[in-house]
Amino acid sequence: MILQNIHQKINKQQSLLAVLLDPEKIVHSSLSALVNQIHEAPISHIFIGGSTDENAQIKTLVKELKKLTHLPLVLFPGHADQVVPQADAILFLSLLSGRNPRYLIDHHIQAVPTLIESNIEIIPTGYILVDGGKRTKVQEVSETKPIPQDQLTRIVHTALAGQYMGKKLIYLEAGSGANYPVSTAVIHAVKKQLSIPLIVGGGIRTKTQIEQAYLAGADLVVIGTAFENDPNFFNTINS
Ligand code: 1GP
Repeated sequence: MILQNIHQKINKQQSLLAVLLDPEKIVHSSLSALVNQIHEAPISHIFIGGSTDENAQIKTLVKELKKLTHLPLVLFPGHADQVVPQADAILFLSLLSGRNPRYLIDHHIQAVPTLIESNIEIIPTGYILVDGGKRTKVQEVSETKPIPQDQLTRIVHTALAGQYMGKKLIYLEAGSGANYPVSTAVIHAVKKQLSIPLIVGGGIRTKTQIEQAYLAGADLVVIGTAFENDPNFFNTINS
């Protein structure tokens, strides 16, 4: 349903925008106010997850969000422990830019017992980390190196290899809080070759950067840090 809906929106040339809520950073007492801000913005999806979730907050967050919103709740897990069956979908991520087997297959196997018991929509997603100008948490936790953004061919071939492997989405990631986002040149080069939807996130902090990402070919843009730092961030998009 969620993937089908993404395709339908893309076919209608509608841009998709996700807000990423990191369970470690959400202050639960202000969740209702945050959701109100999200409802006033052109947000199509709520992504939930993070590289770590030390206090296992994600289950509570999904449960609370279910009560507060009808927006699709999509898990963006950094670990097999972050699989919460009550969410609507899970980006079943393979870190294709890295060579760490834990993020290519191990966590996936660990997630199976929970997934078997649930009705959650599983969306195979190729996850490609590119350099965003600083060492990000995902780099640290996954112990993998991002692909330099000037290695265009390598990035494009990695994305295509993902598509050929049967991934349903490609997520081009500069890393949360990156100094700079995935460049329009990279987005354009990947989009030109790819026939599955393209998600872009990491280091996007302005309305202009969002618009540039769409123009370059992003189908869905993800905003995390900018909204964490300023709950009014999405007002600037509406204006
Ligand atoms: C991180 O792409 C997301 O995985 C969002 O990044 O926090 O930099 O917006 P930011």
